[in-house]
Amino acid sequence: MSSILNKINLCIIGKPNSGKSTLFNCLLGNSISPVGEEYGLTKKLFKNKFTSYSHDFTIFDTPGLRRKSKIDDLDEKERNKEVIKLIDRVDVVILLIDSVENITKQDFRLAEIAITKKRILFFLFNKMDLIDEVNKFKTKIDKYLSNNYSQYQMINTDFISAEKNIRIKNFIKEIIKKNKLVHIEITKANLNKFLNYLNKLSKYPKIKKREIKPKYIVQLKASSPLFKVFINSKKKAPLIFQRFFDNSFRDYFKIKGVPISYKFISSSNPYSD
Ligand SMILES: Nc1nc2c(ncn2[C@@H]2O[C@H](COP(=O)(O)OP(=O)(O)OP(=O)(O)O)[C@@H](O)[C@H]2O)c(=O)[nH]1
Ligand SMILES: [Mg+2]
Repeated sequence: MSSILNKINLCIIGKPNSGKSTLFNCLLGNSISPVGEEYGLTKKLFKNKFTSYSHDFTIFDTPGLRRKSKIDDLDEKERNKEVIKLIDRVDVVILLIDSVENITKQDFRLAEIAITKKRILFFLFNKMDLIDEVNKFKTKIDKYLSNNYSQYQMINTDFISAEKNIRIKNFIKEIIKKNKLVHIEITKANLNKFLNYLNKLSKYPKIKKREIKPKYIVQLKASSPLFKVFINSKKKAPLIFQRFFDNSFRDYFKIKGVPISYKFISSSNPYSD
């Protein structure tokens, strides 16, 4: 993973035929990776570089992944492994989805891997030129994901046509924005303001009638945002509190679509303020 802000590594993953190689070529402005209707056309990794908005991008095109249960040959298993390993080497994972088809379990499985590895993740809907009512479609997708996907806060969505070169530049700008956000530094003063805001809001989740509250927050140095959060509980931070805290934190600081990690520290004297 590159730590320098203007160097960004990307990989395009997703089902066969979603248009990964078409997008790869479109970004490079060159037909390097073969494209076609045949499922599983791309059999090996393609890697290349391009520059856009003063950023140096390295991009990987990958073989389309099929569902695990459908895989019987060894080659395909190896390709799966290779793609999963590749996620370790990039900053941004582009999960490409054919807009004419539904999001699949396989897509969510790949998304989970990217999220666990703390990568910036895009659900990128391709072939938008085949969709009649674009705005309706976008609303439908956002609604579906926010209602049905617990990791909604961790992901970004965008809508393009790789073949017709629609909204590609815009997508690159989004990538750059999110990559900057990964290096966000929040001052102590602003972290304290957030604590005051939470206290005023007074909506802390209760465990056995007692509110679990954060007492103090510090940001730690790390390759993606990491915060130490001291709480007024002798026990490990309950999941319900962790969710509440993450949602509030992201809403307040307007951080969506990048990984954030918290180290919740239980206080030895939970009753003190
Ligand atoms: N209408 C439309 N067709 C597209 C678009 N992008 C790709 N296609 C078509 O979709 C088919 C598959 O494209 P590929 O780029 O080869 O797909 P892939 O994801 O690389 O496929 P595999 O290598 O098999 O995993 C081709 O026939 C492309 O012309 C798009 O934005 N709009
Ligand atoms: Mg391909």
